[in-house]
Formats: sequence, C-alpha cells, structure tokens
Amino acid sequence: MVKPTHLASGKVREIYSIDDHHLLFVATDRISAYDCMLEPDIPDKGKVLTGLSLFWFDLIGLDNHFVTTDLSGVEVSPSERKWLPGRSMVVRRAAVIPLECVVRGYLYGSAWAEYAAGGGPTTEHLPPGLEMGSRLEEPVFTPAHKATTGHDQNLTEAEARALVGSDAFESLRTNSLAAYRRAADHARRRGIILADTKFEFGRVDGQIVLIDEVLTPDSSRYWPAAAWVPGRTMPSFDKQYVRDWLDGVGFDRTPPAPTLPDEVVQGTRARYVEAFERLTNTSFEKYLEENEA
Ligand code: PZK
Repeated sequence: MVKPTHLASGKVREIYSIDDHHLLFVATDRISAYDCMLEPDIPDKGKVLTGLSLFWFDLIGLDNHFVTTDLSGVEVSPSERKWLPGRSMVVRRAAVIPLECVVRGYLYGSAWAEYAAGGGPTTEHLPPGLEMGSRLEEPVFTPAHKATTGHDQNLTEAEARALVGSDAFESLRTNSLAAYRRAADHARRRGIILADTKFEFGRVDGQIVLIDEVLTPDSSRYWPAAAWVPGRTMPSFDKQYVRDWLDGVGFDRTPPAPTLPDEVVQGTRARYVEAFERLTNTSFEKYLEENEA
C-alpha cells in the first residue's frame, strides 16, 4: 500500500503523489464562474467530470496517462475511502509540456474578441467575414503558453514551435485536432456542439501522452445544438444556469460571489448530470454503481 502525499491544488482539482511513476488525480465538487470560486460545492460534479474524462479517453483512443480507478493499492483514510471513488484516477506521472493545446471548431470567447478587434495569434489562419459563434470550415489549433500566474498567453504557430520544438509541435497539433474531431462528431450526434476544448500533454518515457482531465465541461465549451445561432451569445450547457442566477441577483463579478441557494445548486447539478447522460448515453446512476461510488 502506498500513501499519497499532496502535490498540487488546482481551482477544482487536486493531485497527489503515489510513487515515482504514479499520481492520484482527484476532481473535487468545487465550481467557478466568471473566474470566481462559488459556494457551496455542487454535489457529484467531480464524479460527473471524472466519468466524462474516462468516457472520452476511451472514445478518442490516444495514448494517455490513465491507469486505473481501482484504489485498492492506495492507502487512504476511511473518510477519503468514502470521498474518492468515482472522482479519482491513478495516472502515470509525466513531464508536463507547457502548452495549452486549444482546438476551436467555432469562433467564440477570447478568440472572437481578438478576431473582432482586428486579429491576433489565435485567429491568424481564419478567413474574413466570420460572426461571433460562426462554425469554422476547419477546426483550428490555437495553443497558449501555460502561465504560472494569471491567464495563459496565446501564441502564434511560430512561437509555439519555438517553445516546444517543431517535432513536438506537429505531434501536439495532429493529436489535438484528431481528438477534437472525434469528440465533436460524437457530441454532435448526441445533440451537443463541442465549440472548443483544451488538451494538455506530457511525456512518459519520451512518448507524448494526453494528461489531465479531457473534454469536460470545465475544459470545453458545450452548447445545446438546438440553441446554436451565429451572431449571438451562446448558453453554455452546464454553467449558464448558475451564471444567469448570478447576473439576476446583480453580482458584479468581483469576489466574493453570493452563496448559491439550494435550488440553484440542485439545478446546476442536474445540468452537469444531463451533460454526462447525453454525451455518454449512460445513466449517471449506473456510473456511480459501477464505480462503487
Ligand atoms: C500535472 N497538473 C495540472 C491538475 C492541479 C494541477 N500525469 C501527470 N503527470 C505529471 N503532472 C501532471 C499530470 C497530470 N494530469 C497536471 N499539474 C501536474 C493540475 C490538477 C490539479 F493542482
């Protein structure tokens, strides 16, 4: 039995060291909106995101860091033994490549803002005449530098090549675009648009592997396909509900955010579960049972 030691905290995830070659990756129930942490947690959110990552790892078929969800070899306290199942994965320890591998199939968010303002690194390969939310003829790879503080910096293709090396750049771009296409095709058949997403990669024994959580609502923009209209702001499948509530109570997007009432917590949970069920075509209850969670 190996006792994990805490390694790093993200906004909504935790990483523990198991041994020289393995980490324990844990998705919490924390939620952020408008770059603010909200209170309270959303029950089961971490399980929904873990279940989605596992589904996508399997579907996209790229070499990745996932090893097992079996925690029998991991030494944890009784309270952790209750908390971890369904929300944690044993993963291979990788040397992280410092490039956020963003793929966009639709023009939205910061990329739209940049395009509308006259262009920049994320939009250097786009044709003129696109609207907010336009579907791109071909998805684009728009990498950013993983900044240690604050927001990631968008890079031109030349800058990204210089950062990671040309061979790695080609591999990251090819793998990211392939994974996006596979996932977006699947989501579209399930009535959901995958507007954009962000992958992270690392090296294990010199081989490039997909790491982190993949294609979750926290790392991707999912839109209900029936609601898509270019030229307008688009509701995010999972978080729009909580954003609408924050706007409705006059939250000015400066922390601390107002405490979410139980009705909003439950409504948000229901949206995450609905995203899971639509994308995986599996009941979330079944996922919980299969993971003894
Ligand atoms: C790793 N992060 C980001 C995620 C945090 C921070 N397989 C891996 N090998 C080595 N390092 C990482 C991974 C993965 N995944 C990922 N930082 C390191 C991150 C979650 C919580 F605090």
